[in-house]
Amino acid sequence: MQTYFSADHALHAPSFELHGGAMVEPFEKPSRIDSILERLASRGFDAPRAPGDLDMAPVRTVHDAGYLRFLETAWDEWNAAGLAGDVIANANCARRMPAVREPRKIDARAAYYALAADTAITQTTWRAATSSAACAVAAARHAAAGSDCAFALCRPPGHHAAVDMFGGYCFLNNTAIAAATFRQTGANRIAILDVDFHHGNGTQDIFYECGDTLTLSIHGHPDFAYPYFSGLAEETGVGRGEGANVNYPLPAGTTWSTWKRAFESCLQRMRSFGPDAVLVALGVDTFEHDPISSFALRSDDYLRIGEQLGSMALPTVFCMEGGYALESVGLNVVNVLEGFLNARRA
Ligand code: OKP
Ligand code: ZN
Repeated sequence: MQTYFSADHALHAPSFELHGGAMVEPFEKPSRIDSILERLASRGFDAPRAPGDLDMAPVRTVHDAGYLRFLETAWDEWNAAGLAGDVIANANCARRMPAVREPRKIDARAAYYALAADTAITQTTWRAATSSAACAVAAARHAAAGSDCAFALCRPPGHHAAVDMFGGYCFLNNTAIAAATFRQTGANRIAILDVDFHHGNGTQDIFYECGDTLTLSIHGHPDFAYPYFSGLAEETGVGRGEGANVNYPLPAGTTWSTWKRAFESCLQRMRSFGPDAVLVALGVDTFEHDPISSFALRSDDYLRIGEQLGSMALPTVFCMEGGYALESVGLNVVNVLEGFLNARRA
């Protein structure tokens, strides 16, 4: 399995995160990737390849043009306006506010485009976010060109990024951009399975009216889990997309036996949908020792996830999402990939 990886991910490294009532070291940090690279190498995976420059065509089919302009220029404008530090939203479009439109001042625009105050934009965040999306594009091209599968070692992650919103550590929706890349190569029906602990609200949003993209997400119930305001089972899509969005909100403390039932239901839904390709939003923050999540999967469970995905016998691209238990994130990710390859070779 070919990995695509860009060292430019490290250009996104904000100095703090607002967590509870405190400023803490960010959970989503560059060293997460080192743990995965080390494990890939020690388990004999092919050396990662760097993606080329990002092709903006698939990005523009996914994201709003004003949003992309904002992401690219936000830090410079923030800085030019004399604001200190990195771009961070300290207001949002909340309920009962009638004037939802892009305002003029940069701090107001940050509030308009942010879904939460958990995600800062630094001077070089745009370069990291585009390198992350470039990994997804390269992996999709590789799989579409007959190699069958690939791993996009994306950082920053993507599944919370909506058509015109950033947050939850995400800026560009990497799996959605990979789906658009598959479409450039003639694949029409795509399934995106999100196994990250958090609901993939951005991916759901992007394809909510699309009947050719099946989006599925297994996650902590929004009653207690971020992002709190999407991820219910009754969110099933609208218009031509009705029935093509499937959510599995699960309780805190969920272990393999419960998680697996939702996962097998996803596999069944994907089989009856009949996709040309599968994209996996691969978060391993479902791990029992993850510091910001509350499921209880074990390292061996990730082998089983990979095996079942491998047995689908479809072109498959894995895009890295969350996973914050630094000492185990590499093991858990590589277990998924190894399980997948084992099933493919069987
Ligand atoms: C990103 B991914 C934290 C409160 C907000 C954000 C979680 C984003 C998870 N200090 N937490 O889905 O792993
Ligand atoms: Zn997550």
